Parts: sequence; structure tokens; C-alpha cells
Amino acid sequence: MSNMNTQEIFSIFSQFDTGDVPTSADVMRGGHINDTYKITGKHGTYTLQRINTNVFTRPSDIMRNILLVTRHMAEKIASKDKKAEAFVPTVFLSRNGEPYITTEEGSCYRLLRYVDGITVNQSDYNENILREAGRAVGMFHSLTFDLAPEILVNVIPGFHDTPARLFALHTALNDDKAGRAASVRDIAEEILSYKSICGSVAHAIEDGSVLLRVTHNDTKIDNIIFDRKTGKALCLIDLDTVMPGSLLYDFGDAVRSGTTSGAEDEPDARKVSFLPDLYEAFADGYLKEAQALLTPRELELLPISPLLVTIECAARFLTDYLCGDVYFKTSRPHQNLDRAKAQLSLAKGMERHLPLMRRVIEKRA
Ligand code: GN1
Ligand code: MG
Repeated sequence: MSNMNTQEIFSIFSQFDTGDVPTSADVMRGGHINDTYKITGKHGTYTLQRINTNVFTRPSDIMRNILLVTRHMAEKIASKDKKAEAFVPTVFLSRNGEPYITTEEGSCYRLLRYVDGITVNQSDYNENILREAGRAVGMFHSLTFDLAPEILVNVIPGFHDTPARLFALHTALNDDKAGRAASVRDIAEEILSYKSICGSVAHAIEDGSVLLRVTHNDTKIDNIIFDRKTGKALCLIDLDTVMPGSLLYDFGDAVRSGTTSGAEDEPDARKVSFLPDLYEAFADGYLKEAQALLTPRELELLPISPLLVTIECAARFLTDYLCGDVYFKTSRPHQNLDRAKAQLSLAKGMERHLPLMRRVIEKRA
């Protein structure tokens, strides 16, 4: 649907209550799930997104979660520090007062205020960017910690259930729907060999020693908008998966995406290693904002959480490859396989650095 023409985009825009007139529209690339457009109007700039209803089967649930969380954050910020306003993406309602619209052919769209800033390419990551990213994720947790997670809908049950993600890989390997299993058996087995450690956070949630909280669940660095001049983190976007979860996965996913020496889909996995200095910078920024919220058990599991999320992503990418590339957007053949191999390589680097990852947290805790 990325080939919508400008008139179609404008017509969807006009169904939202902005009081503005659109003048131009551009396709934005980046996310693996939704289609995104930037719309410029006479009075402002907007982000229009077609919600992927294969992934988010009940758009009303995700929009309800997003409104509850953004309104809570905005109220807290208004009562304290107005400067942090950009941290909250603003949702526009439709002319009928709904948080999204449905077109005649059944597509769902939502409109947000565009956050004027940049996303940073992996090749440009440095300690400042990672420290700022840590601050943004920590700020999100501290702004939502007093919101009861039970009021949010669990929009994708088991989203970060790492053992279940590994089991799905095991099943996809046996089912071999796309006839690719023989070519990836070795890497699948390597990923599956992490089975014994990958349940540590899931088990801690089950036994109640790690609390469910309001979490973002998709904290890759691509989902953080930075100020183009100062490099300050302005906003954590892409709130589709905001739901009850563990902050350990948010910490872990940001580290997964931010501490790598290669792109998420780097075709040569040997180029993908873990960069400890960037990890330390992220942990520093994160703990400065969020340390007071963390229980001793969460602090204990913080250093292993990036490894779990990285294995989880490797399993998800390879599962999708085995199923014929039906979930994550791809722009070339074998991209999901490359993604899986790159994640595995990164995970191995993290595993070797676990003692250092622990020391970094202990030093600050
Ligand atoms: C997807 O939507 P996007 O591109 O920010 C995915 C995340 C993965 C990520 C990997 C709803 O995120 O879980 O970690 O790709 N989102 C969903 O890049 O599955
Ligand atoms: Mg997303």
C-alpha cells in the first residue's frame, strides 16, 4: 500500500480533526510493520500510518493503549517539566472523535503529530547517541511507572515470551512451509541451543519476582527521534506494542539494536559484533533516569536481558524466513535469514562479554 497517491493520502488526512490543509506527502521508510507517510500542512507536519492489521488484529486496542499512555505521560510532564513535552507523541482524533479511521476497503489509519528530528543510522552510533537513547528509554519508564499495567490490553500475547519464540522456531523448522529448512538447520540449531538460558526473565515474571509494568516493547534505536543539531533524544515513537511487560526487554532490545557493529540485516555476519563501550553509555543514560524504579531482581537480570532479546529476534527472523517471509517487511531475498545470522553473531559477542555487562551495572547500582 506504500504506493498510495497524494490525493488518496490527502483524502485520508482530511478525515482527521486537525483544522489544517495538507500541501505535500512523502513515504517514510524504516519500520518493518506499518506503512508510514509524512504529511506537511499549512500549519504543521503530521505522521500518517496505515496500521498493519495482520499484526495488530484489533486496532482499537492499540489505539486505546496509546491514548492512555500518552495522556498519562503528557499530564505528568505538564505538572512538572514542560521542556520534556516532545517526549510524548500526540494522537489526532478523527472528525468523529475516534483515534483511527477505517477506509471503505478496510484499511485502518491513524494520525500523529510529526516529531521534528532525525533517526540515526547504525553506522553513526556513538556514546552520546547511546547515552541519550538510554535516557529516552529510562524517561519512558519513569513517566509510566505509576500507571497500572492492568488497564492496558495485552495486544500481542507472548510478544516477548522468549521460550515460546524458540518453540515457534522449532515448529517452523519441522513444518518447513517454504521448503527452506534444510538450508538453515545449522543456524536454527545454534539459536535453539540457547534454550536453557532464554527463559530467565519469563520465569521471573511467572514466579512473581519480576513485576509487570507499562512497557514499550519495541525500543530499537530506530524508534527514537533525536534533535538534528544537538543529538538530544526527543521522543520514543512507535507505541503500538505498549502493554504490560518487563522493562528488562525494553532495556534488552535497545541494547540489541544499539551496540552492534553491523546493520540488523548485514549480509556478512562476521562484521557483526558487540560494542561494549556503547553498552556502557546506554546503561549509564538509562540508569540515571530509571535506577530508582528497579528492584534488586531486575538489576540482577539487566545484564543478561540484551542476550535474551537478541536470541529472541534471531529466532523470530529465522521463523519468518522458514514461513516464507510473511511477517517482517523484506526488500530482498534472504533478508530475514541475514537478519537472523546477524543477530546470532551479535548474541555470541554479548555472551562473551557477560562479565563486563554485569560489572557495568554493578558499578552504577
Ligand atoms: C519490528 O515496527 P518495528 O520495525 O519498529 C517488530 C519488533 C522487532 C523489530 C526488529 C510489532 O519493529 O518486535 O524487534 O521489527 N515489531 C513488531 O527490527 O513485531
Ligand atoms: Mg513497531
